[in-house]
Amino acid sequence: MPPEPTHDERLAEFEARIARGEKIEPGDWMPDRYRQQLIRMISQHAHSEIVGMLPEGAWIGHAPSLRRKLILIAKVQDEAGHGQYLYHAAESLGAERQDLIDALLSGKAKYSNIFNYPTLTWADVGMIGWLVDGAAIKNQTMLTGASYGPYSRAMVRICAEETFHYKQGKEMVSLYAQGTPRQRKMAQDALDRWWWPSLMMFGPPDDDSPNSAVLMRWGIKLRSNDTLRQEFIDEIVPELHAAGLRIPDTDLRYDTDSGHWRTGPIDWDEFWRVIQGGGPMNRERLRARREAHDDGLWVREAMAAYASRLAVTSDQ
Ligand code: FAQ
Repeated sequence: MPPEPTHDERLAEFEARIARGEKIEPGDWMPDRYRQQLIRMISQHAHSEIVGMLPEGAWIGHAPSLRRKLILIAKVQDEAGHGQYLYHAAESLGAERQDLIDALLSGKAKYSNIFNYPTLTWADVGMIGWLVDGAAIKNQTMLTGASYGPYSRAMVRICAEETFHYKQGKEMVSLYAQGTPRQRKMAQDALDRWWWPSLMMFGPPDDDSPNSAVLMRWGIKLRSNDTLRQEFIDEIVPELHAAGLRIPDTDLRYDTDSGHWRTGPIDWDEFWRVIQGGGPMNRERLRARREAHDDGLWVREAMAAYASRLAVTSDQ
């Protein structure tokens, strides 16, 4: 019998598979650090989708037309589905769903900075679709190429759905930006409040990103935080200008030498404060999640009872 491969041999084979563009699947050998990093990132992503239902969900009862209401209900429901795929992907790495949920509800787990800001007007719903889904698509299109199979496949479906979200947001805000003075003001005010937090969604600058090196080494992240942020800025700035909106950055300029739009400095103190629980809506978001979790207890109990009944009858 050939000798068991050593850890170094396994690692070399694992890295060779990634270099060949093969996907790593749940039962395959993987370094513990790869598994832990994926659980961290995928679970934060899942929590973001679930908490991300709240800012827009609050407007379902106030939608200005039946059409807008149907679109918004479908969008919020999609985010719930994304959370489900992602929790499953984390479970395929050995994580327990209950532990992940407990970490979210106790405030221990992180989720995207962006969902700790309030949705003050209806235009915020459209701006989330345009900017937040737009930023999410930019990041997650990269992740369709991630080395872990279940995560990359979840991203393909999620990106397809996020593209609808982005389009409806852009359509809505563009309409208001060309509408009555009140609508124009509402659209501009939404951009003023969501612009900077959307740029922060891509994570801290590359020099302050402790996880990037290992994620890039093992083909989970294929491009850096700053690279994706710059790609997003280059795409979204002309779109916002074309809609007649003013970007709230007096330093914003087009650099003809590099062909990139350059923004003024991002307030990274605000970012760290928000992701450590000090944003305007962190407490409210967790309160709402805990309440929803408690209210859903009877559903979980009913499903568990149904499943055990099925198990008994299939034994007979
Ligand atoms: N928010 O070392 P890095 C959506 C944390 S989905 C909060 O650079 P990494 C859909 C980071 O966790 C939006 N925390 O981290 C939707 C780390 O802390 P830790 C979510 C952040 O992992 C739309 C520390 O800072 N998308 O919007 C953020 O290499 C509309 C150092 O950072 C994903 O999760 C942040 N923005 O890069 C839903 C995509 N950025 O864990 C509803 C997958 C960083 O060491 C409505 N995730 N941190 O304590 C990723 O691509 C990456 O994890 C990054 C961060 C890019 C988010």
